[in-house]
Amino acid sequence: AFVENLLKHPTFLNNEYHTKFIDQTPELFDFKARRDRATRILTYVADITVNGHPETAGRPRPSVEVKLPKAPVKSLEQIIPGTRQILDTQGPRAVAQWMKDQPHLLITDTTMRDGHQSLLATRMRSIDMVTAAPAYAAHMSGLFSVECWGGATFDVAYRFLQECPWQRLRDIREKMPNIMTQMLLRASNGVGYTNYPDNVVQGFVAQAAKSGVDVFRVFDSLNWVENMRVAMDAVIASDKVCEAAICYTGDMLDPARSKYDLKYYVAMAKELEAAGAHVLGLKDMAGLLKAPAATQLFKALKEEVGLPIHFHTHDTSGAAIATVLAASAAGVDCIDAAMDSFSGNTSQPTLGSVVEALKGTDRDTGLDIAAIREISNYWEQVRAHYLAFESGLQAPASEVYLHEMPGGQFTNLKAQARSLGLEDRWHEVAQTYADVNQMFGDIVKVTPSSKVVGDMALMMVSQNLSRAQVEDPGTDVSFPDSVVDMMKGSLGQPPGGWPVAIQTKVLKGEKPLTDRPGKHLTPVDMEAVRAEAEAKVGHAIDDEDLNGYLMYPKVFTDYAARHETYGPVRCLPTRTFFYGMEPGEEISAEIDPGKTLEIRMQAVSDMNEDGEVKVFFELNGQPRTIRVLNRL
Ligand code: BTN
Ligand code: 3PY
Ligand code: ZN
Repeated sequence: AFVENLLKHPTFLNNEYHTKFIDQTPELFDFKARRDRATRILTYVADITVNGHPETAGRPRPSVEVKLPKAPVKSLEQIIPGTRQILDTQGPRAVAQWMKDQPHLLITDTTMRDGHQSLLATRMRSIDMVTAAPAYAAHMSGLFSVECWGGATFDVAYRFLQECPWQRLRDIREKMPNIMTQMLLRASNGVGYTNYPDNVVQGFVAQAAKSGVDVFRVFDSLNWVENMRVAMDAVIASDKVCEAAICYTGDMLDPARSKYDLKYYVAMAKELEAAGAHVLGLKDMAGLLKAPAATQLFKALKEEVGLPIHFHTHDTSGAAIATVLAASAAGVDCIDAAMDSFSGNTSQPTLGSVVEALKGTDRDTGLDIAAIREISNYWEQVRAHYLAFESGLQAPASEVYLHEMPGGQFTNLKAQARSLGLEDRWHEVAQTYADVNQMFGDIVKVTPSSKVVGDMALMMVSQNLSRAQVEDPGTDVSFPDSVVDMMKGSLGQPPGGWPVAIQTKVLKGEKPLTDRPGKHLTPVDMEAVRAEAEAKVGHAIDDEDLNGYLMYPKVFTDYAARHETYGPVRCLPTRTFFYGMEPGEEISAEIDPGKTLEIRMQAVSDMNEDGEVKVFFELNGQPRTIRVLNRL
């Protein structure tokens, strides 16, 4: 065991060992036998069965009637060519031309990314997505793309779902080889909440392209094109589709909000076109674009810009389908929608209803409505397993036009307000969020700038501070770190810059950055960071892991440590993952293609005097006993 530990140690592998290495490296003497994967998975199931999952504690529990979701159809014998084949054989410019050539409205299905990000706090597990992928390949080959990666899903996969986001991507890609996959990339913020060094952003994009992303929707949380170029150039260099997005905010037809008028959007679109975008995205992350404004905006963009246009919105107001139909009539090329059972409210408009609405018109999507219903029924069964993460939002509301919160933030902020004891003051939080936006100069609010506005609003409501008090130079205010950081220029510059008075008060005389934050960040020495990460997790890591570590060092190492203990828990059914098993229950878990564990839980013993419980299983017919500490 000693020799094995030594030979696998990263310091040894990197030829960095010296004579004191053996004396100073206690883990070389850690002879605990490495348990096999099946034992680790049983340990996880036993632990959750006894102690529950921390994420679902105290939350509503799906009833026993909720059955394992049944996959809509079997795999394809033969691939039906789709957008992926256009990209692979002809490249991203040809995809853009193809989009413009189609008379019908193209659709991106967002269920696997924004749909569950906006409705279920991003908690959908890979197994539920990968199970659906063959049905998409077989029946939805007419889709423009399937958004299934990026945004908050990357962080949540490691942090809360104990699974590797890269593996998710590779698995979906493999089971759905004919439709382009799409991701949401926060430009210089990667899939994180702050600007990263340029070479980290470039490396991340290159790895995502290699692991299976076809379309990159790139946006900047302050609409600062300068801060989008590094990410855009990296996408273009990888030969994938660069969809550069304008974030829509305010109300284009309200003369009192003239900062974001038609001229502003057309000018930004031209900047993105000049920067080399293949597709222009219009990202309405809060669902603020109203139908009459959409008619004007998309007509103008189609006239002034040569790129195909892809429209993304949220149905928080309940009026999104009207906007989608107006956008379609104005000639938009592609729109985002979520499968029916994952649509509406803070999510995207309803895919099946868009298809039905356009049937028989010159923009008929050509998608198969029976297949859509069948796939939506599958998602409905999936959704029932995530009851613990439902927000309880009862109805759409026009209040979104007041607060302008992004769909992905709304339910999160509400949960944060609840945890601070502010639930009954929610409408005050909403009003304060709007006040903070005005105080910050009326900015685009989307991850991460939306988080900063949310932090400030929660702080003000919990401390009973008004905007006037915050702005008063004579009143002492201790601003959240995220606000100080943003006012320093760490997220970049909003149009027109930051309001000087509030910036001066927040920074207390410190000089802010006015140019690109990435210019000031030292490039990361990739191999040095890899060695650092390997030393922390105790084994070699590949490029995907390295990119995970670069985005989220602690989240990644925590994930890796749990992986050592619990093994590949991603292969467990969702109910088992969150609730463990009942005596007499049987499940299968495919740990490798074709290698399946048949797990039957027999019984749980009483607790002994050391607080331990025995959980009795049958694993592929053989009895296995796992002891776990009762931590409750
Ligand atoms: C955590 O570590 O608390 C969050 C993720 C859950 C991972 C597993 S669940 C079983 C075990 N019990 C815990 O509290 N964490 C781990
Ligand atoms: C994200 O960045 O995660 C978003 O969904 C922004 O809308
Ligand atoms: Zn969105």
